[in-house]
Amino acid sequence: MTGLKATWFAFDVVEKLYAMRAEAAKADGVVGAPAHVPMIRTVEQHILEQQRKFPHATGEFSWLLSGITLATKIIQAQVQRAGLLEIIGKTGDVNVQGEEVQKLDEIANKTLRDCLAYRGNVGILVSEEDHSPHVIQEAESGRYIVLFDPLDGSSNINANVSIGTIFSILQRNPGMRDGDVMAQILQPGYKQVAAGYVVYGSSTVMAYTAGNGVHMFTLDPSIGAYVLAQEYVRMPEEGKVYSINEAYCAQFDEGIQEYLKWVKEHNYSSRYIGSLVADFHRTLIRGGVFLYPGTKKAPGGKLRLLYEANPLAFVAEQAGGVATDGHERILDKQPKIMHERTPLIIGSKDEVERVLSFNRR
Ligand code: AFP
Repeated sequence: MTGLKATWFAFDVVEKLYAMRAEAAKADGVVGAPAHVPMIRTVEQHILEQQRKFPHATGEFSWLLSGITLATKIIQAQVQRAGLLEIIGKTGDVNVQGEEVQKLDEIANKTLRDCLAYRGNVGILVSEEDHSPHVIQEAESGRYIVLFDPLDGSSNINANVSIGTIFSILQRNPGMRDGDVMAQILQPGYKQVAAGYVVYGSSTVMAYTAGNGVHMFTLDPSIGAYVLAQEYVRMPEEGKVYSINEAYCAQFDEGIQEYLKWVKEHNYSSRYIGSLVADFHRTLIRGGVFLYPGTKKAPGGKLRLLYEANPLAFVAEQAGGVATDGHERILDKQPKIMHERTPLIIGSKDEVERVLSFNRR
């Protein structure tokens, strides 16, 4: 069975399962059971529908995205088991970012690699956890490059705090030599063809954009499928919530310090989880602003441009939000190195603009 046929077969199975559940609910006299079977839409189905809007689309892209959804379902199943002896805790290694590697970091990294390396169209995989990119020998000239943070917020695992996976997809620049791997990877964020994230929280939620709005899905664990929750998600234009690690306040520049004084005089709430993906997800849904500015110790910020800031900036902009490093639009930044860090101010349009207005004073 080809990849596409297999995908359609999977839709069919999922729809039949939903139909059976609806019938069973009706037979049990469940109040509110639908009189007819509702059309459920899985993420794969949604991607194919979106793809049909582009007459020259080949289906390759949906095949690639289904590799990501498969990987995140496997990771989710492992995250659910966090706390069990063989997967909890640190590996004893320190990653290229200088952070202690958690066992689940390693599992998530390997799962993404395994699920994407054999798609046939992924030529290069770039992970936040690895020193260098993986060029897939079997698909050396594969047209897509996938960059990911396999388990964002992983230092929170043992406290059962929401964590997530963030991904970004680039196309190879056809004008470049295949061998020039680093030049292929170091593309500015506006060149992303798709990006998104999964939050492993009270439920597992996926949001993605392929440049035509942001679409959100919830994993239905009973059937193992991401089911459409909301299409064309919009981020509220304002929101009186700020999200920052305020412990570093004395290290921020004057503009940010002034902004932090201002919010306290204007009835704002503070929310900070410490997992970017979860803080961003809340900001996308409820509005507000997330800030991780440069500090005196780390003037270039902490968050990674290619695996964190770029994909979330793409999602934010597609939902009507804004993402900047305080001076420049995130998506315009030309990366110089693979693990480049950046300050990040991201969220509702009016709130980000307000932060920037303090920078200009
Ligand atoms: P970990 O993946 O090591 O937990 O780091 C998470 C993160 O990169 C990002 O998700 C958070 O927003 C940020 O670090 C939190 O950093 P602070 O602990 O300095 O606030």
